[in-house]
Amino acid sequence: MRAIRPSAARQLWTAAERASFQRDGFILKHNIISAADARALALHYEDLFAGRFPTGIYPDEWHWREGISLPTAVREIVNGWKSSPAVARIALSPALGFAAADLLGWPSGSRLGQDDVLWKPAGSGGVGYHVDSAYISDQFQERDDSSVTIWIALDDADESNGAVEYAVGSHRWRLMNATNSGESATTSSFHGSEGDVAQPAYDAASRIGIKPPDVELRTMSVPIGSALFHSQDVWHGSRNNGHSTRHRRALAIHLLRRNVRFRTDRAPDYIYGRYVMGKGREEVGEAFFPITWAPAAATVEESVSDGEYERSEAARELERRGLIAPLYGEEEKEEETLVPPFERSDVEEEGADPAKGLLERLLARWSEREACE
Ligand SMILES: O=C(O)CCC(=O)C(=O)O
Repeated sequence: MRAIRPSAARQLWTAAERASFQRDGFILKHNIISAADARALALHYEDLFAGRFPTGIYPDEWHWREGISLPTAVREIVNGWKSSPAVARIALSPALGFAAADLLGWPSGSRLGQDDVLWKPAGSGGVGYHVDSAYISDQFQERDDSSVTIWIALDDADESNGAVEYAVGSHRWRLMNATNSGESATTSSFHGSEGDVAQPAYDAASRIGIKPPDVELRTMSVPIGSALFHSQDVWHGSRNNGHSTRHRRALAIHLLRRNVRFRTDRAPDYIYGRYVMGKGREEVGEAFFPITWAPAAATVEESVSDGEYERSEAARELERRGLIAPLYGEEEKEEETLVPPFERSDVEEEGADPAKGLLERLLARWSEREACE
């Protein structure tokens, strides 16, 4: 399996991309995973939402059930990495952990906050504008720049199937005293918003005297396998999937700065409070928030040297089974994607179902381990 060389990884972000992320609050990065892997994962969503979890472990949240939920509701599973190695290999990827730490300037490294398995079927509703910090970063200290989102397209996403859109530069509104926490930031509907999905962003803008015509909304077309990296404080959402046949599936990874601690100056909220290890405890548990990339013996400011980086035991296990490539490999080849694709020779035969090949392999490897234990 090919792996990213440190030199290639260090040149991941161009100066222009960094500047654009700082200015707009988001940046599109192409070819994060291969289109074949994206397609395979998208097809796997059928299994996940039907409750067929390869590891036998339930995800932390599972919104949408066949026969019970509205067909037009936006479907979401949170922390699918626990349930499926196909999700885990991307959510726990050291390459994505490095990419986030490098973009945000996190010398201590990164850990997984949560993943979001997202499925907007044809005809489904939208996602109300919100800021991720209201749900994630506000639970932690030090709060600022403590999380980032990597939203990976598993179908081509554009205006017609409800692509993600942003209020450009709105991550800076907070500094202008438009608090992101409070009602409008956390009451937006995630599972099929109707009406003007951007209203919460207009409300936040008006709190600092910015009028609706001066709020620039930008819809991002994202090709399959490519990803949006967005700031914890940028307002974003998506309109309904107005297409009659096209799905819009995505895997969003919310990464945390590795050295965050839980806030203790107020009661923890319901979702993240489940992972607090006792009243008043600050530490962030590795089992819930696995490290995805950190410099070895991460004393802050230490530079990265080849072959030395930390990752969770779960990621090591996925590496041992060939589901995640080590960040610093032997090979000199340039990477085309950030998360290296599987060797696909046996699934690219004519008529072969790429999803089946990938999933069969994932499950076979998972069972091999179980057989050894
Ligand atoms: O997929 C969407 O439409 C919204 C996703 C989102 O809000 C997020 O990943 O932070």
